Amino acid sequence: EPVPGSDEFDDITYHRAVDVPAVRIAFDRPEVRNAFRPGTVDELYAALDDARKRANVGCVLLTGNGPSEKDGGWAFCSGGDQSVRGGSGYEYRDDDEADASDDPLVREAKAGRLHILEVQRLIRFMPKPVVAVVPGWAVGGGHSLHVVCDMTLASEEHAKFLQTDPDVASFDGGFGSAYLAKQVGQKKAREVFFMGKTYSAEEAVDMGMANEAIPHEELEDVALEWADEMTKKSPTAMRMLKYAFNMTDDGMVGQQVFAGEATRLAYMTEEAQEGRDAFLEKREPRFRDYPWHY
Ligand code: 1HA
Repeated sequence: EPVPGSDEFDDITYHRAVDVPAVRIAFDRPEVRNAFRPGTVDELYAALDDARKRANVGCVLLTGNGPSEKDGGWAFCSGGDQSVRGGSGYEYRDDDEADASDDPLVREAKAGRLHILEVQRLIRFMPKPVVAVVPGWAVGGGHSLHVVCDMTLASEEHAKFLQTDPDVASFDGGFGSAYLAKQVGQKKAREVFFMGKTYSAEEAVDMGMANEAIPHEELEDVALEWADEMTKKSPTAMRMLKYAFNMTDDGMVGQQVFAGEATRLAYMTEEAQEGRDAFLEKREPRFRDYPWHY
């Protein structure tokens, strides 16, 4: 079912599954292999943030609609839309009207954006699994998006993984490369970026950057089954696990995110409530009533 308000979106679609507490967010520009322009990124961020905040959503499936009406091609995402790439990033608009506008926000819209990186961080830090469901091309910044997702399911027939960054003088020196190297090893990650070879779903699975190759016809059903399975598990355990997996690579930010969840758990204890109550009742806390566990 479309999530209420999602009809406002032009470049993505946003649905809630009927029987599973999961959402499906999809790039919806199949005629350009689901390339993202700044407006696409804004919508994607808004949908992901909405999914992050919903207590009754336990899993996000991120995918690309298709096939293209032009040539029948499938895509997850082909990265930044090169037709709106300007001098400092991807531009909302680049026209004389914007230049002449009295509104600084309209003039500002010309400034280049690289805010897909904010989407990457949102995926990385949201307390629920995000699964990349790859029905076709995952290229450039689209490849990096699948890399940052918690898991990747790929169409056996149509998924193709390709890093073109250095072909178009771009480079994701963050999650897209460093985290890829954690997944597939340093030598292979350098091959992906330096050679620009195209890999099939099966090769992506063998390399360790995708979880399963699935017959195209079954891809969405299997993705829903995975979402169903994951959302039957303990939300607290899943959150702690995602942040635990992240923590060793995320430095103090990883510690901060994990520790936030530890604080939430601690707040649930009587001991913590005694601390609050003592303050509110203007008395010494009776912490001696609580054991020093080992
Ligand atoms: O690296 C970053 C960033 C790094 C740090 C911070 C921010 C970042 C933000 C973004 C990025 C990047 O994403 S850089 C990498 C940008 N993407 C690419 O270089 C991929 C360009 N596309 C391709 O290499 C190929 O089109 C393809 C392998 C995805 C598909 O090839 P195929 O199946 O042969 O189709 P093709 O005919 O090439 O494409 C179909 C249509 O889609 C074409 O338009 P048409 O001729 O029909 O009018 C094609 O121009 C369009 N298209 C495909 N990809 C893009 C695109 N149009 C704009 N931008 C695209 N990315």
